[in-house]
Amino acid sequence: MNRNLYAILFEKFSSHIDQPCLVTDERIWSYGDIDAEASRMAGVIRAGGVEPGDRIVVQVEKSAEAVALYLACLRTGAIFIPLNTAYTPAEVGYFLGDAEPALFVCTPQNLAHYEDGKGAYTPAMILTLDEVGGGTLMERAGEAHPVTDILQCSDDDLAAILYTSGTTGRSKGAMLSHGNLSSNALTLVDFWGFEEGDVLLHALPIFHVHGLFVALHCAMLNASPMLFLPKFDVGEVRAALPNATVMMGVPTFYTRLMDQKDFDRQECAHMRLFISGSAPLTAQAHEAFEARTGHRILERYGMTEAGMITSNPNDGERIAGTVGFALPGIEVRVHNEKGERVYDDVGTIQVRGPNIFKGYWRMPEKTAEEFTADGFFITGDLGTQAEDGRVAIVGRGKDLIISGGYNIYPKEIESVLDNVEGVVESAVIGTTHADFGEGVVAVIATRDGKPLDIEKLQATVGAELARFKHPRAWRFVEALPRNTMGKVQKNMLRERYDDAFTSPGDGGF
Ligand code: MCA
Ligand code: AMP
Repeated sequence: MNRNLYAILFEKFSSHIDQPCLVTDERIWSYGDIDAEASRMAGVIRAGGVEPGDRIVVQVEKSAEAVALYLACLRTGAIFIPLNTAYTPAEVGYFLGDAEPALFVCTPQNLAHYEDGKGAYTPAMILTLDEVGGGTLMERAGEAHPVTDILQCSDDDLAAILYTSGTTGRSKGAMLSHGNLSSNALTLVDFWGFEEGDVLLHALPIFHVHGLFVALHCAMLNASPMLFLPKFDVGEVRAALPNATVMMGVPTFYTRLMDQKDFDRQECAHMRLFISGSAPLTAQAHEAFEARTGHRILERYGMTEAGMITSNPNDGERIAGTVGFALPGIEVRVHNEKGERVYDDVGTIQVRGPNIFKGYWRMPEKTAEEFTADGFFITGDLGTQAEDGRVAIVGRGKDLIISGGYNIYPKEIESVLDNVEGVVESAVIGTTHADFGEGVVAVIATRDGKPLDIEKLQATVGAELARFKHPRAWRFVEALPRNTMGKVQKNMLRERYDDAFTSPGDGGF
C-alpha cells in the first residue's frame, strides 16, 4: 500500500473532486483544480531533475498555488521546507546552506537577494511564485508535462523539514515523515469530529505546522472547503465566519475578535468548533469568549517535532487552562527532575508515538539529547498531568518567547545585540502583551547603565532578524541579575519589566 501522505489525502477527497477546496478572493479552486495544479508543479519538479529525497525550500506568500506546490512535493517525494515570509535574506541564507535544496522557490521581489551565488549556498534552481499565481514557477507549470502518479512511499520516508530554533543558537530542521503527518491528521479529523458540511476558516500562515499540516490536512481528509484568507484580518474573518463551521487559530485571533465590541453570538451561530493552540490561551480569555459567543474554545497542544500531542475533547469537558488528553495512539507523561513519573506535580512533558519526528536534519547528537532511553521525546514544556491523564501546561523549561504564536529564541537576539558597541551584555525576555500574549523586551547592560541609541540597536537587529523577533521595549541597566552559579535570572527580569507593554508610552507595536 502506498503510504505517501498525498495518496492518503487523494483517496479521501477523490470522490469530491468537483467540490470547492480553496475559496480565495480570486477564485474557487475545486479539489480537482488543486490536484491538477499539483500535477503540473510535480511536472516542473521532475523536469528540473529534483529526485525523491531532494529538498525544496519555499519562502512565498500564502496562496492556492503555494498549497499546490506543497502537494506536488508530497506527490514526487521531494522534501518540502517552508520558511516564514518574514525571514530576512540573512536568515534564509542559513536555511539554504543547511538544507542544500535542489530547488528554492521565493517571491519575485526577493529573487535579487539569492541570484548569482550571492549567498553561501546557491540552489541549482531558483524559481519564483507571487501571491496571485504569477512567477517563473507558474510559467514552467503552464508548459510542464503533468505528473499524475503519486510516488510510492513508506511511513518512514521524509515529507517535510520544518526549522525550529534552538535555545542554544542554530536552528534545527525537524524531519517529519509521511507517516508522522498522516497518523496525526487521521487522528485529528476523527477526534475533532469533522463531518459532512464542515467548512474551515483558514486564516493561519502556511509555513508552520498549525496552518500547513493541522488545518490543511483535516480539511482535505474531510473534503471540506476552506475559506482561504491571506492572513488574519479581523474584518475579513468576521465576514467569513457566517459561512464557516470550524476555525483554527492562535490565542491572538481570539483576543482580537473579542476586542471588537460588536462581535457577538449571532456571528458565530453557524460555527461548530473554535480551536486554539500554539500558545497558551488564558482561562480568562476562554471564559470571556464563551460568555460572548456561547462557544467553549477547544484548546490543544502541539509542537513542530510532534504535531498535535494533546487535545481537549470535542465531545466532553473542555477545561480552560488545560490542553486536554493525549490524542489516541500517543503517550504523554510528566517526569520530575529525578526522572520519576509524577501526577498532579510539575515536571517536563514527554511524548511517544507515531507522530514524533525522525530527528533533526544532520544533527544526530542534538536528536539524541532530546530523547529518553525508552524513546520519549522531551518537549521542554513544563506541565502537570492529573490521574485521569488531563494535561495542563504551566511553563517552559526552554528559554523561549511565544509572541502571537511565533516562537522567538532570546539567544538569537542576544547574540546580535552583544556585538553592538557599548553593549556589555544583554538578556532578552518575553513579558505580558495584550495582543501577542508575550512581547519582546531587551534588557541591556551598559558600562554605566546609561541608555544607548535605540535606533542604532534597532537597525542592527533589523539587518539580521525578522521583524517579529525585534525587541519592542528596551531597558538599560548597570548589570544583569545573576544567581550564585552566574546564570542570568530571567525570572527576576520578567517580574521587574512585566509592565513594559502595559505602562503608558510603552506600546511597542
Ligand atoms: C506580526 N508581527 C509580530 C507578529 N506577527 N510581532 C510579534 N509576534 C507576531 N506573531 C509584527 C510585524 O513584524 C509588524 O511589525 C507588525 O507586527 C504587524 O504585522 P502584520 O503582518 O500586520 O501582523 P498581523 O497580521 O497582525 O499578524 C499577527 C498574527 C500573526 C495574526 C498573530 O503573527 C499570525 O498569524 N500568527 C500565527 C502564527 C502561527 O501560525 N503559529 C503556529 C506555529 P512592524 O509594524 O514593526 O513591521 S506552529 C506551533 O506553534 C505548534 C506546532 C502548534 O502547537 O501549533
Ligand atoms: P513550535 O516549536 O513552533 O512548534 O512551538 C511549540 C511550542 O508551542 C510548544 O513546545 C509549547 O511551548 C507551545 N504551545 C503549543 N500549544 C500550546 C498551548 N495550547 N498552550 C501552551 N503552549 C503551547
